[in-house]
Amino acid sequence: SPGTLRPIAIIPAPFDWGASRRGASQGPQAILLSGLERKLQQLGLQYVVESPDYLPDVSLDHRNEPHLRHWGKITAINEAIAQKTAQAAAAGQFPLLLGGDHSIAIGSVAGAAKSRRRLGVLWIDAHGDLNTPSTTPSGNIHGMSLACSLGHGDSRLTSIGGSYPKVQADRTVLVGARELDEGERQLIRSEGILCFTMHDIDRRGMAAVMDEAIAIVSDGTDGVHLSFDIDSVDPGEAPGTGTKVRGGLMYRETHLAMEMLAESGIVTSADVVEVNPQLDNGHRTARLAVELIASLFGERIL
Ligand code: EXY
Ligand code: MN
Ligand code: MN
Ligand code: MN
Repeated sequence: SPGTLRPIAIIPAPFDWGASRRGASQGPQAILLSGLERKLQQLGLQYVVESPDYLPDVSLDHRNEPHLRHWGKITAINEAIAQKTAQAAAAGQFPLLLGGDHSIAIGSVAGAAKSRRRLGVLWIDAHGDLNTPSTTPSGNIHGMSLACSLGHGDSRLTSIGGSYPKVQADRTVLVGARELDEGERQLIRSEGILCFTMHDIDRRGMAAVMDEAIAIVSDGTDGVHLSFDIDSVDPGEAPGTGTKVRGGLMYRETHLAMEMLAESGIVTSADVVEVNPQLDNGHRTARLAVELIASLFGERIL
């Protein structure tokens, strides 16, 4: 049954050790305070807001390496996220993860893949998040999460939620990319991952790109995970995020993508990540996140 008709489990993931700057840990609260529940109520949707208590206290975990920064905290947190996500999915709910930096998708994708072994992944992001410890320019694990889910990189990360690749390259599509590192380009080429860059969106239009993306991630899959990084949106609309890149998705383009996903009914779980209220202009970015979630869950203009 279409994922977007299930009761939604809102799962906060207030965590930011995967990024180079703090603040994304306050994303879930900012999104909730910006009216997410009211929106879902208006749409007549059933939902529960989970407590963040499912996350372990990692404040005393100092395991760290230069090319795998804060890996101790990240592995512990993501094991819990994987479990929580899998649990919600097994209960027939739609897991909606509120990040948090994008490293939390290591857990959410692993959790979603537990009940949907042929999971499609749609990764909407300015970045590829396809680095490994050997290609990362920063050591920040939020730049490695998609590589991890595909089974690439250090086994401490790829084994989170089970020692196997959670998703396959031919069921993975990127949309919105405009800042890729050389190692990421190589992985995209060698794995044959479909990547719609901003150039493609400019040339072909968002509707054509999303039509193709939706077709690929739903072809032969038993569920689709949307991992939505708010930095995919142009910084003019979404200033509240830690790794802004100019030339991003426009306001309507982003809504259109969410509306098309709602129409398709293919999405069975999602993350909304990298909302950083410390960098926001008021609550502009958190509010945008709420609006986009509403579009994803079927809010229509007419
Ligand atoms: N590619 C850069 C790195 O790996 O350090 C920047 C990654 C930023 C990741 C953002 C959240 O999507
Ligand atoms: Mn180095
Ligand atoms: Mn990202
Ligand atoms: Mn990003």
